[in-house]
Amino acid sequence: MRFDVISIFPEYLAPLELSLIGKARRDGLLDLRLHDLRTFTTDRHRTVDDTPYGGGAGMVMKPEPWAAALEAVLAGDSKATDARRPVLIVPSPAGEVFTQAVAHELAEEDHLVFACGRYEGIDERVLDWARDSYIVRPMSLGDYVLNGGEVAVLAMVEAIGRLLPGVVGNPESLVEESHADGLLEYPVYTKPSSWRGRNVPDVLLSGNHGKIARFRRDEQLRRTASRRPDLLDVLDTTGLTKAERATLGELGFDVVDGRLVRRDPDPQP
Ligand code: 6GU
Repeated sequence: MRFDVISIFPEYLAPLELSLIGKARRDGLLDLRLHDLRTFTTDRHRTVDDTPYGGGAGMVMKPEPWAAALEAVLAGDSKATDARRPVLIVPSPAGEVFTQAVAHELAEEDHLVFACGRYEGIDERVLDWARDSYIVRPMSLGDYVLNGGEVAVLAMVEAIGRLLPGVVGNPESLVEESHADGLLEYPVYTKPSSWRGRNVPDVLLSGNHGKIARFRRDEQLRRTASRRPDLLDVLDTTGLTKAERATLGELGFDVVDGRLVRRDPDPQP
């Protein structure tokens, strides 16, 4: 899979040479190239920003260097066609939320291009213009503001890259992790079984695999109910066992018409 990242701080992406993603690049599983937006400027000062029309705080990224960079990246993609356009991901707190489901979807693509904005963002006309040759997707990591897209790209490249075949050594570990099935991961423990007066739950030492699976499932449900009840609101209930429904009932969630509904904690008489 091909990744291109365009940024005024390409050095910000240096961590992508490390660990699993770095190894995947060296192994040829992932072809990731960094581009310095300033090399696509034509003026002496290598200007990438200007003041916003309509006034207001901060600066806006100029369209010309972005167009030149996006054209250069496209020219380097011999496989791009009208039918199979590369995906242009524009990190922005105003984007669609990047979730595990989106990571899976993007891991099926041939070519992802990341356009890292700084300041107040990129002139909107660049995104409109790019739709002729790219599938354009503004993407947010969540409801908070970063100074630029680079940190978000580190997160997205890692989340997508680890889903590519061969990047994660044991593909089983992708099955049981948080968000794999719409729930948070269960807690994990290792040796020693007793540590500073705290014991690993007995059931995990029992060797009873059925009991262990039920315990872990319950812990997933408990954690999700307490930390991320919003995930339960949208959980697919069709596969829930009787035992799981019972645990959810104890946690204040009832199945009504195939949806989980939070029971009123203190109904009026
Ligand atoms: Cl993708 N970019 C920026 N600048 N801020 C963010 C974000 C992205 N996601 C959350 N905050």
